Amino acid sequence: MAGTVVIKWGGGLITHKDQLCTVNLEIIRSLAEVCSKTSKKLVIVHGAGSFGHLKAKKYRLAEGRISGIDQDSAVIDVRNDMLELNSVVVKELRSFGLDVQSYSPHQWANGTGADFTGELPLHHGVTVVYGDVVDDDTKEFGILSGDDLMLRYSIEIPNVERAVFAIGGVDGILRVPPSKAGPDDLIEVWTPNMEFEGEHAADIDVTGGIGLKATRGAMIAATGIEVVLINGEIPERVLDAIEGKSVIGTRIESGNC
Ligand code: IP8
Repeated sequence: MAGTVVIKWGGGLITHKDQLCTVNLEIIRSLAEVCSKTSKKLVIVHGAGSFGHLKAKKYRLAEGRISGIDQDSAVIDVRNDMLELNSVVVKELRSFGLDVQSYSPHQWANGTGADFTGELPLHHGVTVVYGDVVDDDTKEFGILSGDDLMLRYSIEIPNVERAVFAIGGVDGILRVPPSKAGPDDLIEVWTPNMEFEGEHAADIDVTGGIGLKATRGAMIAATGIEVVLINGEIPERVLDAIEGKSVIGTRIESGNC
């Protein structure tokens, strides 16, 4: 039986991050096509990009309930915006003949961070989940990042061969911010003791940017699962990463071995 690959489609890859609720349809279509070319069982986790972070930031949803701010409609709006982005992802995957089932985290997960609770839903075909606004027992609600879903799916479901983080605009983890990077600045193997000046667009992002991907990636790698972070704009790299072939990008290791 083919092994399972858990793959993140970064929000900055599948949306135009600074334009509210705008999909990058070309990229979503190319990722969907790649996914139709593999015999691996896939779990796809997609990020939020401009469908989640902008409004979540404005209404401080990651901090939970804050008195004095009317957050209720923002919670509903962001959930609906994410459903809209998710419906595009699912539609494109189905258009390539894939048997896809999507599970909205606000319907099954509680709490944020790596220790969120809720049984991880799994479809016999392609499973899709995504970063979402979820209920939280202590702060009422919060933002569950797709990177935390990556961690939990990768280490808890059976037969996972590898985890792939596909991101936009960069070939992997760079030693310096992308705007200053040259070809030699790609870190081919990253371990948590290595410094890098990742750009975390804190003005836009309510989760952890590339730093959270690297940290969660290392936690996955610590269980013996291969982890690679690649440029999702290049379809051949995405397919090679899924298939476990050598690919330009950053292999993430736990540093424990
Ligand atoms: O883009 C964030 O998920 P991420 C989810 O995977 C929301 O970190 C709604 C901002």
